[in-house]
Amino acid sequence: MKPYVDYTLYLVTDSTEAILGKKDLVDVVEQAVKGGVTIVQYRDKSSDTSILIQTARQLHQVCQKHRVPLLINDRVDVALAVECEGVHLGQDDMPIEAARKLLGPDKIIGATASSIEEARVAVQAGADYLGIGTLYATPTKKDTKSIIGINGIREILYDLASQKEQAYQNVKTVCIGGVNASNVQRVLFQHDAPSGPSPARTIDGVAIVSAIMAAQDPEAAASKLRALITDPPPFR
Ligand code: TZP
Ligand code: MG
Repeated sequence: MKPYVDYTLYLVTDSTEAILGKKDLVDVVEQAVKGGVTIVQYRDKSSDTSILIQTARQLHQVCQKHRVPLLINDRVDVALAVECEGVHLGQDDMPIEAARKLLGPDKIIGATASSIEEARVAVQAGADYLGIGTLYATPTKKDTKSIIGINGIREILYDLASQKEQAYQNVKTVCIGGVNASNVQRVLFQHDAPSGPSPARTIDGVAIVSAIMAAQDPEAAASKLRALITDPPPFR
């Protein structure tokens, strides 16, 4: 059976010195999970395969201890090797159908979507969740192709909600790009959303790199974000 996944506070890791500094990746992830991160994606664009597998194993142990799922960015082979809960695939990675064949029905497959068309294609291919973005410009990912803002997110949510097929209603959504403690409530509860069609569904969570990974105290950062998400202000 596919595991139940809580997408509320989705940590995407970054091992670069600009973000992680001199801290230890596995320690930071453990602190973040203690602070309230609900799902982790191991994203490492530069290590070789043996290091990826070794690190993914360590991260999986930590995640299993705290009962949160671990997904691997880009690499279906690494996810298979460490038997973690799934993968996150971008537009240039293995097609979702091919990944599904390798991983089987019980693993989580997430897909990046920057437009209505990409979201539809990913849902049709069997994605379990969509990472929608890039929401705001961010130094963490400079090569990002489209900054879509709250309005772009709303358009995609609206399109998903207006589709008849069940897969569109079932797919989960997180947004990514520049989310931090100062804007997370605005992002999730859309107080300042421009006028336009109001989406018939909301985002299931926020995916965050630097606001947790670069924090001096990742546990405190995660715990603050989690509180902002789960105890929204009364003016919501
Ligand atoms: N994909 C779109 S933006 C992004 C990724 C991986 C990075 C988001 O990083 P941050 O630090 O949370 O803005
Ligand atoms: Mg990718």
